[in-house]
Amino acid sequence: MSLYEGAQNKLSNRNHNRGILHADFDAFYAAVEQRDFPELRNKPVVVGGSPSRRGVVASASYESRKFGIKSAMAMSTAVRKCPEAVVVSPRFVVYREVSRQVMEVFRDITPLVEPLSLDEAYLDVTHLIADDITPPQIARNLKQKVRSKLGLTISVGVGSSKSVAKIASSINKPDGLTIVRPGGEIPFLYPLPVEVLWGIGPKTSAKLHLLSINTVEDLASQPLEILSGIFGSNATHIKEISNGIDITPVITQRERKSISSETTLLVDTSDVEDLNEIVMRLSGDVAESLLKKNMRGRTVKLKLKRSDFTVVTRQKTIPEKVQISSEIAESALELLNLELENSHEKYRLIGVGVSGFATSENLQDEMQLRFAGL
Ligand code: TTP
Ligand code: CA
Repeated sequence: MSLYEGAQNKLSNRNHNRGILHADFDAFYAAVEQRDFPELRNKPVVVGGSPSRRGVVASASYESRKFGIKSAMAMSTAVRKCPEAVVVSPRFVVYREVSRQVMEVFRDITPLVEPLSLDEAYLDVTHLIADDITPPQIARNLKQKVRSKLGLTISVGVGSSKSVAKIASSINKPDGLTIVRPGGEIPFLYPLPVEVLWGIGPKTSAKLHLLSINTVEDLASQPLEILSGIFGSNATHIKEISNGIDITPVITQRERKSISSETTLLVDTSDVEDLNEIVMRLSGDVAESLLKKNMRGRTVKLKLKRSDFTVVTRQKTIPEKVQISSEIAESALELLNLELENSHEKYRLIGVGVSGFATSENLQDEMQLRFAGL
């Protein structure tokens, strides 16, 4: 059996029917500047610090890259390479807002979005796949939505894993769409230079070239001992991703563990009806946020601050994920009544929150259980 067949067999032994997208803005900061200031369009725009103050290039428009300008380069070098370059100061507040907007566009497609930075995210669309809905179609739709809603282009890679999707999005920029069909991972990866792999920077790639390891295929065919000498405990992972094997899940909401709403009362109260009403209102607020983000959670939490400022929290984990107001309120009210049964305190602050959100893995499990009729 050839190395190729061996790797392919290994690949098919794993669950490789996933549809993962990696989306990345093209020349993010520079593209936002060109969008907002039409006079900058089609010009070599470089966003970053001033050349006279030892600034560096944060983002270089594709027009400026023709002159050899790259991000992280000293701005003085950039200006030397291209004297007509237009140097623009960054507007971080705007980029953060554009980032928030693009993540919303992604989350309109699936809740399984894992942001990697302001301008990049993985989307797991496996659960959307149907006879007439394929990951490439979803990717085309995504690109079109970003263009029409934000006036910016993204490059998208489609593959069966995060690492394949990320490499795919990077090799055909700007405005790229690169599709690696299931089973096509090895023919796609093997001819590429080792630099495409996540975590192989200039230092590591120099070491690899000294050993005549230039392509992903060269890397994939190395014995593990050689790779351990270079990558340490990461060697197995590097060998696996060189062979298109990567089962790491898309992890949502890394930055956000819960969605909650709380209110401080004008007058402290122990009135059961008042407290019930407040909990219901807060449950409604939380439900609204969850619905907007298309998220559901499994744990409902109630937070109460007593008049003496001590804080009590009570939480309940339920078998079905909740999203709507009545479901959240049901658990939150139960928690409130548990607290009130044993207390004659007055309260000054009430909060309701939901956590325990979907990850791609548990959503997959859920889909499978559903298919199995459980
Ligand atoms: P990148 O995605 O690395 O670059 P990019 O979006 O400008 O270009 P590409 O088309 O190649 O994806 O980084 C995203 C943004 O992060 C970039 O626009 C500016 C910021 N950034 C820095 O501020 N400093 C840096 O060194 C890098 C690499 C990026
Ligand atoms: Ca980018």
